[in-house]
Amino acid sequence: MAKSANEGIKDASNYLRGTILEGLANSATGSLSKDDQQLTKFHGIYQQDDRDIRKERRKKKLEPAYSFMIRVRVPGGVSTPAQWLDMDRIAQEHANNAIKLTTRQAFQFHGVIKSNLKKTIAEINEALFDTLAACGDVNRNVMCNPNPMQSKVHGDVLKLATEISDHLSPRTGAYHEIWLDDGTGEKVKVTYDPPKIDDIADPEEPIYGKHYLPRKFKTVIAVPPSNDVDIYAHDLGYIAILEGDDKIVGYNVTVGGGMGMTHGNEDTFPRLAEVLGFCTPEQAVAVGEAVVRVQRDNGNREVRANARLKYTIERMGLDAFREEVEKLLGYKLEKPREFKFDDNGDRYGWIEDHKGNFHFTLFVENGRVYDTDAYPLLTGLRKIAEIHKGDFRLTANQNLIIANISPKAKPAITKLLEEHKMIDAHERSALRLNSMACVSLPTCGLALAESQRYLPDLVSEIDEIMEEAGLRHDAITIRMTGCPNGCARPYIAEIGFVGRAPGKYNLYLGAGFAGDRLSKLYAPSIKGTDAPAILKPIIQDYAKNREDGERFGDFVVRAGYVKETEHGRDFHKDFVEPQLAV
Ligand code: SRM
Ligand code: SF4
Repeated sequence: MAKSANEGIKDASNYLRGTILEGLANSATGSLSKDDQQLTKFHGIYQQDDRDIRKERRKKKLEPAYSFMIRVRVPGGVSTPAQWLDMDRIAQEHANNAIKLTTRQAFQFHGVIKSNLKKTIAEINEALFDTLAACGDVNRNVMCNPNPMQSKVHGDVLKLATEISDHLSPRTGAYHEIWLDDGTGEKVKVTYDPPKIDDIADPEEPIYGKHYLPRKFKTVIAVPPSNDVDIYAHDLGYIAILEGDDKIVGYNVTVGGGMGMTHGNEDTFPRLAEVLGFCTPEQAVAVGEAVVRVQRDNGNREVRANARLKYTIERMGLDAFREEVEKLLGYKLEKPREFKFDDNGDRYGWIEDHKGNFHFTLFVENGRVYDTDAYPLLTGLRKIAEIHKGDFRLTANQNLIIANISPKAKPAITKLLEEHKMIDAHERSALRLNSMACVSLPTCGLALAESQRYLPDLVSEIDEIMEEAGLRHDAITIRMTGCPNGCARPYIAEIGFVGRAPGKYNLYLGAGFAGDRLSKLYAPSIKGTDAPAILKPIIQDYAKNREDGERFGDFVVRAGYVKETEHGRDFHKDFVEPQLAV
């Protein structure tokens, strides 16, 4: 079978250069060429257009209202107050007055027009962030548990996240040449470079080679008992194994997770990662590189829909995959160690750590930081950043931790939280606090239905049912995406809505509360407006008949609403058409 079109684009791109520079210079259009649009993804940049006004512009014979989304790579989601202020200024000067906190601990800007792209990227780099490899067929932003309570452990996992991110960054000089105008074509500098597994003779890209990976690749680090990074949804994961409170003795390495699928194509499915083995902290980066290389050489380069690591492992089998990894490493991984996850959510509000410092986790609905008259969130966080001496941490649930506030600084920060109405953001219903929606319309080119503009209202309606059933304080994870790509990880939410068409969603139920079991289709293509009525009897049944401590996702499986999904490859099996009242 022929290689996919993207493979040809990478091949001809001269290590991700393409004709991006020429495209930027062309002022006759707000867009870039089709091939360059694929290449800019590796530089953290997506071309989009405002879908709310697409039709109107077509009628007027105008080209779509093109602009660009820029994703900033933030390893471990940690930002200094100075960097926050830079992001805030960039949002106001070059984007749409909003900072978007993503489901992978990154910042995004929307609405940057072509003529402002270079300036914006340069300013992001001046802020000591970059956008290289925030997207594209490479290892992306490396996430880690943001928990400020265990400061030593957090320091260790953040260091590992940064080392992996750095080590697996593409080395091409294209990024500097195109965006930073330094004229040197300087290669991306790496500060951490352990001995390489020397199997590829490509000085420009020693790990990836000129064809990079077959598909995107995502890495995370979790610290049990919190699975707040949703480790099972990612290609490569590290589960920290602790001795005592703060000594990491090593990591269980996980591989083969992913959410994306295509409606109507059962060869595509969400899949949970599996544990490959255990490695020491010193081995962790090399193990990551070996996993990347095995995927590079064995991933499907013909069918992009089946190119993620999860399908490579399905095809090869976990044991054969492990053998290839161990061959590259030259040693065997140890047997996995015991661990347990309790949940995949964030802990909101104030916490005090053992050193007496304070941390405030702020609920940011769907990660959207912007001002309204009623809720001046962007301004409030700017004011806090102006006086904050600790750091900010983006969580994988699109929330924000204002971390490391000294007892002396707490009153001033508290005052700002109060003045800008953030102090009680976490006093909302447990359902809302455990809700998450992807961006979707109007910017996402792949959206089939609304998501972040719709879920808040839907949660309000479902909240009425929860309230009546006495469940206001019962946490149930609920997530929505505008298409089956799964950017808000809906298939590991206890209630998941996945867009099919305008106003229509597949409803999935039965995932594990700790993000450790996939859901199952309960009702296909329902109207969003019918969802409360469909869920009402199930929620009432749960309130009445649940066992002590039983989670909603477990209950719907036990009560027979959906069959348990034991493995990703069975995700589409055992769907039983429900008798719906609507
Ligand atoms: Fe995503 C594509 C937004 C996390 C699976 N995702 C997109 C694009 C870039 C659409 C596109 O290709 O044109 C979306 C841009 C929308 C916009 O206007 O901003 C988009 N994805 C997002 C974000 C911003 C959602 C959010 O609301 O936070 C998240 C950015 C994360 C980051 O900082 O890097 C985001 N995307 C995810 C996740 C969650 C995760 O990784 O934990 C997933 C599921 C996990 C996985 O990768 O399997 C995810 N996005 C996808 C896919 C499906 C991939 C697949 O294997 O099939 C696509 C489509 C694609 O790659 O072709 C996609
Ligand atoms: Fe866009 Fe689909 Fe991702 Fe939502 S899930 S941001 S609609 S690609």
